[in-house]
Amino acid sequence: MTRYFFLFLLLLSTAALADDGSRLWLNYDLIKDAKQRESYAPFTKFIAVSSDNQTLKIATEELQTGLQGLLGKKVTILKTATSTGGILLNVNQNAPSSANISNEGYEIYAEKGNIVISSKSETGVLYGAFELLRAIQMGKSLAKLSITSSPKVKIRMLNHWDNANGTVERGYAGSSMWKWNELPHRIDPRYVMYARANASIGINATSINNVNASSRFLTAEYLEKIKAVADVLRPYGIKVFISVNFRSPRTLGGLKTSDPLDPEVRKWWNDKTKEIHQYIPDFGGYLVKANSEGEPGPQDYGRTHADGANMLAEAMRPFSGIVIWRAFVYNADPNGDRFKEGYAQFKPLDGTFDPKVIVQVKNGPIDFMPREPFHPMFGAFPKTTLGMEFQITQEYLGQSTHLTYLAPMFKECLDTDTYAKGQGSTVAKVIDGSLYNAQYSLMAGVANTGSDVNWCGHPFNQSNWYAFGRLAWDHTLSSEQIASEWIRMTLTQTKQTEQKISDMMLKSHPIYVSYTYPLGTSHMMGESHHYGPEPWLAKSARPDWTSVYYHRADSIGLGFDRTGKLSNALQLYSPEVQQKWGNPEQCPLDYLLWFHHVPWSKKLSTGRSLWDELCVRYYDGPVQVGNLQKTWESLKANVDPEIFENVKGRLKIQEKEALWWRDACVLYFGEYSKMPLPKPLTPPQRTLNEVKKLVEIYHLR
Ligand code: GCW
Repeated sequence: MTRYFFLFLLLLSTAALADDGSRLWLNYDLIKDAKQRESYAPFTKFIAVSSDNQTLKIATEELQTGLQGLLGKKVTILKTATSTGGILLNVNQNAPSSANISNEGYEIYAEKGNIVISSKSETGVLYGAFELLRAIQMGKSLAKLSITSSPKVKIRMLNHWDNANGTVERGYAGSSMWKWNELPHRIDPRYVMYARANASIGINATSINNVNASSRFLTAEYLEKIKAVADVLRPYGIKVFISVNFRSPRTLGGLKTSDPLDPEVRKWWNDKTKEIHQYIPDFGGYLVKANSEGEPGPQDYGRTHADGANMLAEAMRPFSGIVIWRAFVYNADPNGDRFKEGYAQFKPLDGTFDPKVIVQVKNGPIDFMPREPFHPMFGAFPKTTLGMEFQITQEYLGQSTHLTYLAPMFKECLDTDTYAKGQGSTVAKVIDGSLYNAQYSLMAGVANTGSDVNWCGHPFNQSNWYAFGRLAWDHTLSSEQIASEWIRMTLTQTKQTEQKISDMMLKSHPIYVSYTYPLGTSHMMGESHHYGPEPWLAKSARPDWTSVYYHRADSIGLGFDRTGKLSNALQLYSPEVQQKWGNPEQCPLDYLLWFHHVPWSKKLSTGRSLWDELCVRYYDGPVQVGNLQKTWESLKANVDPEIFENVKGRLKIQEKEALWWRDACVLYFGEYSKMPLPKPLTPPQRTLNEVKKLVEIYHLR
């Protein structure tokens, strides 16, 4: 009997230890430090909420669940406070400093022995509840707590590239989390977890289907399903958007055309928009990829992007929703420069978009490369609301096998000065609407969620979802702070372990760039799957889908001259930016080959020639991955064993693949530079042909 009892205890303890990652950063594990737990006792005697509102109920229950986990005690929920020492949830139009906070903002403060969470809206209180739980997990004292927070960007959105058949375009975490075949009858409990996770970081919008959109999502059958999802997400403050196929009036409506100036087409969209609102009264709006990579659009009928977007905006006029129109467009022009395409097509349209239209622009001009200069559209469209599109899913950033923490990359873009209205006109100020006083503001992130038990594939990929949400709420937060929060809430409560993991995360993006795209190179990945290196790719359906189009390696040097000779793309930026990047002697090395064709033997600011510097970086990358492995190994006893093994295995793959990138690029570019590796680097153990075969094997898979 006793033996079985011990076995039972053992099983129980291992079960408690193993963390499959499914709880994301909301694991609410018991705070181990008893003193710290006790310090929260005087303020957690009860939770008081007077209303039956569903969002407030969710906030209350989240606090109760969170405190139960963190403090190990059940906190009672009261209608009104009967004594002091509790958490009071207030929806209050006249909160103390309410003038400074928006509808979704909140205040949390200690008052008369209670902790008050106050907001003008129920959703604001929910955000405040999550903030309080975060404060406790970060070890903050509650006695003098005083937090005021308001989102800087109004629409903080995930874009899912999920298809009706359950696949996810550029998804690396299993299949789609939306079970279209089960909806609307069965609500997967993961939808609720998804809603909680998003609300905890302030995400308030989601487009549920791929921008390469199927018209099917506009059928009555699918609207029923989407309504069921919207009903789950609504009390968490999340609005649902649908990606639409521009040809829907033809494919779905049986019309002869989808010309946006055709009255019947306009009527079809008006009617469809009304119909959607019968299912989803607070429908967020449409997201549109048009005339891009083969998708239909207004240009098919000789019309402009503005004609298309404004037609949808007109349909949306009676409602609160908006139209998000993507600027990711580029024509296959062998003599052109893809860098300039979005700008060229949209610039003449500045000032012609309906106020309900937001033009959503990728952070860089090409396509989510590991490091891109900011998109020149930011800062050049004073009369158009521009939204940001980041990619959280790591299409070009190691997918699910490389540890790459993206907050520093997001921030690099947001913090860059466009000089549009003089110094200080950062990209962040363009997209938060403050630079041009925009009515709407938008930050969207292409989601990395999937059916994997831990949602995101690589355990550390969760941190990029987290970081995106936190930055959409407040782009002034530092990458360090966001990392520290995520680590504390997800992996460890120990300061020393936290610091080591934070160090790994903060170094990870530069490390990834160093063995894939050093010195401002770009777009040299394997064709179509975008995994692994393929710098020799010279033929594809379009020239701008090859690698040679981008790196321009020849016997003289490497890089794309965008300062005038080959392309004048640099001129799309303000004079101050042109000055910063236009001179190869002064251009920051991280952007050098984006703008200049630099001779192999040219001495750089590091004192090394371009070739030597390139090699040093390609070689340093895998060494640094080795260091990540060592640090992780040293944490074996300090993190959950399941997560430990999972990350350890993926770091091993990362090391192998970093060497793959290194060897591919050094051997391939060596054929152009014809220079030896700088000492003490030793040549790769394999030939270029052998490395090329690795890619073929990948293709065969
Ligand atoms: O990066 C490219 C991707 C496509 C994607 C496209 C886009 C949804 O390779 O898979 O399509 O961008 O952003 O539209």
